[in-house]
Amino acid sequence: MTDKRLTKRQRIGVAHVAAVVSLAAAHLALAPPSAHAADPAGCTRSGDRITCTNGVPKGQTLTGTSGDDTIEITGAVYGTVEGGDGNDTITVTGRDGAPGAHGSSPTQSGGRGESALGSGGQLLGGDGHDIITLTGGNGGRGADGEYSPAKGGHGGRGIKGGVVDGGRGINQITVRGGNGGPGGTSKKGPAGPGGGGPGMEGGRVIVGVDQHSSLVIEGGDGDEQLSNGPEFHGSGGPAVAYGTVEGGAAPEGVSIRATGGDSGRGTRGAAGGVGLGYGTRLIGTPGDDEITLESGMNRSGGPRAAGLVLPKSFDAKAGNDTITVHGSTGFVKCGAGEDTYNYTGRRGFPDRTCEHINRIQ
Ligand SMILES: [Ca+2]
Ligand SMILES: [Ca+2]
Repeated sequence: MTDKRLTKRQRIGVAHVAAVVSLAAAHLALAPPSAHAADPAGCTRSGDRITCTNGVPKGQTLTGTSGDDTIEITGAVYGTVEGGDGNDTITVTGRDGAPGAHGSSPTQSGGRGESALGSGGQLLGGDGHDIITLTGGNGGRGADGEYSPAKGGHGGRGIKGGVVDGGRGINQITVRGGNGGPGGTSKKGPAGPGGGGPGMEGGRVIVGVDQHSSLVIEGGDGDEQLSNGPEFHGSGGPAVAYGTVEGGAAPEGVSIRATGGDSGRGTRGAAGGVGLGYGTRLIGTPGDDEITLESGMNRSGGPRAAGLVLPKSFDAKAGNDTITVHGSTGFVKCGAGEDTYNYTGRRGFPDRTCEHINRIQ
């Protein structure tokens, strides 16, 4: 047990291992082994069912049982959530942005949706087959005004900094940005709607350690409302604006799908969100990875954005990897093994380690 836990934690850093060990020692001295540390305010538990209504603040930890937990958290996680052993289902949902107050001057825009995992937060699946879902809050509605209504708020981020680590087992990790909020209305028509939030903006996701796990990451959708105004913000959020997506050590590889959010339907400046943005690092596993990148739909009729835009680094590592990109302007390293690179639209720059390059339809 101890060995397994240490092995699992090594990738998060020696400091964290030390903190966990000393916490465990202190805990043993103070409480019977079956007890858990005090839960954050707003959390209630009944057996392996834990519900939190006010997120998990910085410096606090919510720990599941050794069984199959169902953990549902509303509000951002800035602290630590540990599923522990067992097949855990962990769901974190950011709260929606506040609507703009009507009658205010100047009219007030809708607030941005809250992130699900905030900077410094940690979500650790632990051993077992975990289902982890993080969703940013939706943007708030803009205030109405006689002639100058206010814009809708943007969707929140699924991850804004922080670490998600599925741990051992077959993990299914889903990360999604919140949707944009509608604009307020006026005699001249509605104001611009909010854009979808990024699935991820900073931080790190480690998908799997030992078995074939999967990550689906999506940008939020721009609000569908049509706008008369010159400012149109109903664009789709990127799946990953920037940050690190790591397959992990899994010898059997991982599946990763990144899809940008869909845009609103207006005519100005709205586009589907990109898959992986320019500040992204993607690192494959030593096994056979399946990686698919695409933008969201452009519902205003314009061209679709790229699935991959100039990532900081993209290395699928060893294994026979299959990479499918719907539009790319980025460099891709397929790594050792017999790799396949499929693309539609712009080909991008797969390097010499990509043995099979196919234009698909
Ligand atoms: Ca558990
Ligand atoms: Ca796990």
